[in-house]
Amino acid sequence: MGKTWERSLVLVKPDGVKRALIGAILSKFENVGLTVTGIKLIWPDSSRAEKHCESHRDKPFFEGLVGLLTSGPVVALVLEGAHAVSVIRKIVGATEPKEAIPGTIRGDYCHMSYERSRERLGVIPNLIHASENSTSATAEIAVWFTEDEIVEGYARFDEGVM
Ligand code: 3AN
Repeated sequence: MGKTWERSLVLVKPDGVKRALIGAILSKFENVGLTVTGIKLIWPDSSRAEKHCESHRDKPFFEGLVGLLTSGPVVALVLEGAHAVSVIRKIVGATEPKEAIPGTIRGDYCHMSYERSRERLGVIPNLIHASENSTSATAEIAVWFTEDEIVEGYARFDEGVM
């Protein structure tokens, strides 16, 4: 990938799929020139969901998070581009939708607070997951894709063009 060219794993979670936001969310990433190198619709079982949420195992919202992730189909994406990990997190917006800035995916399409979600689901539904850094991106991509499901060697735009 090189130092500045990255891959990231993005999930449109079941709350996003059920609200028919797959297209709207994907457009945000396509519009900035990121390349889709992996894409699939998958209803995760709890073993895959737990593997994906491994870093949150000790958190109070772990079970809720696994429950949310297994409640319906997920669109799993591998997106590629210059500094893809941080660019994608900027487009996704803050973890708590109430605080997410308008223009971000969470700021435009949801508004839930931690406080309200604690009274309800125990986990905050926020439509989407995006890898936090390049190392976790590599581990997370392996949870959702086999190597031959990733399309190598094409990019919509060369580094430095867009
Ligand atoms: P992000 O999705 O913004 O990277 P993470 O990785 O810290 O946030 O958390 C993973 C998921 O766990 C979030 N998308 C959210 O659904 C849930 N979550 C995180 N922090 C909390 C919290 N304090 N209370 C309830 N749910 C949370």
